[in-house]
Amino acid sequence: MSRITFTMIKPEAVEAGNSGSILSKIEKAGFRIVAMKKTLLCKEKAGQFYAIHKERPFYNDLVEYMSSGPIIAAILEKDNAVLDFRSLIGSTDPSEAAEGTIRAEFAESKAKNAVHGSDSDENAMIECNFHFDTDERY
Ligand code: IDP
Ligand code: MG
Repeated sequence: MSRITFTMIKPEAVEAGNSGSILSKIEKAGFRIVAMKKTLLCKEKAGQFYAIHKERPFYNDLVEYMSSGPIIAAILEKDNAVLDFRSLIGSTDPSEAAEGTIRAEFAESKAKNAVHGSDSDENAMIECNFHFDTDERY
């Protein structure tokens, strides 16, 4: 699975009309879109997706935010996908994100930071399977 990563364009970026620009940056960086959908996460699903953070002080706000409006979920393919995508999106806090990264350009704040990117091959596989069935991948 090392050629695969998972992303979400988060609610504030979808609402702001930045999905097209973000997807364009992703494709120009050499990622192929394997599967993609616009969807609204209920609180329960958002909570499950971010269960790894449930002891963190920002967890409840994160679940509220990620279920507050539609997201775009996608499976992406490229050599070295997980690490290259983390480089493309930049640091969690946009004030620390390198120039030219998606978060530097589109994130509103550390919480509302425009995009998700998997942090390991193992989590990429878990996250892809959380959102997509095998027959939705092309
Ligand atoms: P990542 O998205 O860069 O991997 P994580 O530490 O996995 O960052 O955190 C998951 C998400 O939780 C972040 O993308 C952001 O939306 C939110 N988050 C992380 N740290 C904070 C914080 O200190 N305050 C508020 N929200 C945070
Ligand atoms: Mg993370």
